[in-house]
Amino acid sequence: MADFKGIAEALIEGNAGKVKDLVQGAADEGEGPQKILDEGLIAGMEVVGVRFKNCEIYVPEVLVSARAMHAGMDILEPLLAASGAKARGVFIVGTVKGDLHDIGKNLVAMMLTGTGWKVVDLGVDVDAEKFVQTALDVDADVIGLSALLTTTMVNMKSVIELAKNKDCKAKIVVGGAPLTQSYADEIGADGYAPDAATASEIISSMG
Ligand code: B1M
Repeated sequence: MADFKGIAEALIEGNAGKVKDLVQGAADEGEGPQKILDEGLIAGMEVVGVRFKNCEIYVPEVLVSARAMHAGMDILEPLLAASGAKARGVFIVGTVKGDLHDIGKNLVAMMLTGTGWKVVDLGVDVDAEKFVQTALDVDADVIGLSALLTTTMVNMKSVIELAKNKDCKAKIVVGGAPLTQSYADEIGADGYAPDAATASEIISSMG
């Protein structure tokens, strides 16, 4: 019998090898990829998200769980594609122009992948044109902007303005250490999240 609880526990422990074996085992037994994702990987990642938010675990543990999540997703992705399962939405994420910090952005991307979103990660040092053009090309539901520098967070505003000018309908969520809710309001963002777990909650409510 497929061990969904075991998959979730192995993911929480960050045991990528065990996640891979258990996910493969469940798939070999004929369990649907969506069920394995929901009841195994996502169930585990939800626990990781809550513990991270409550400061019971820290960035290194989350990154190890993220690696375990990817190990499971490597097996499930082709199966999900073949079964025609629908993602909850399309989320584009990147660190804004001039900024090379990507650890927080990667956590946000990983949390969203873990909750069933199709994530397009544009990387770091991404200009406004690239965010907006990609959002239009892939019909994104949400664009996530990350900035870690007071000198680069100002570049978020140009993404928001360009999105409006190009009639891009994607909602824009911002985050990063120097950001605040009042700054997000000032530049016209649709949402602000102080951490990756909150980002996942806010963005999921937009899907
Ligand atoms: Co840089 N750096 N750094 N740095 N760096 C900071 C940010 C800094 C605060 C250090 C300091 O002076 N105390 C400072 C910024 C000062 C400021 O502007 N206020 C700083 C500086 C000045 C610089 C350079 C200019 C240094 C120099 O070269 N003179 C330079 C800039 C390079 C550039 O980007 N152009 C630079 C370079 C670097 C490294 C390359 C060495 C490295 C980055 C490696 C990498 O990311 N791959 C680095 C690092 C590691 C840091 C610190 C130490 C850690 C950042 C980090 O990863 N934190 C940082 C000091 C610090 O924060 N203690 C610092 C962990 C991560 C999980 O947190 O990214 O905040 P964070 O993400 C959080 C939330 O912010 C939120 O969720 C995450 C947690 O759940 N979040 C989002 C983030 N994005 C989100 C998006 C969302 C929602 C939430 O929605 C879309």
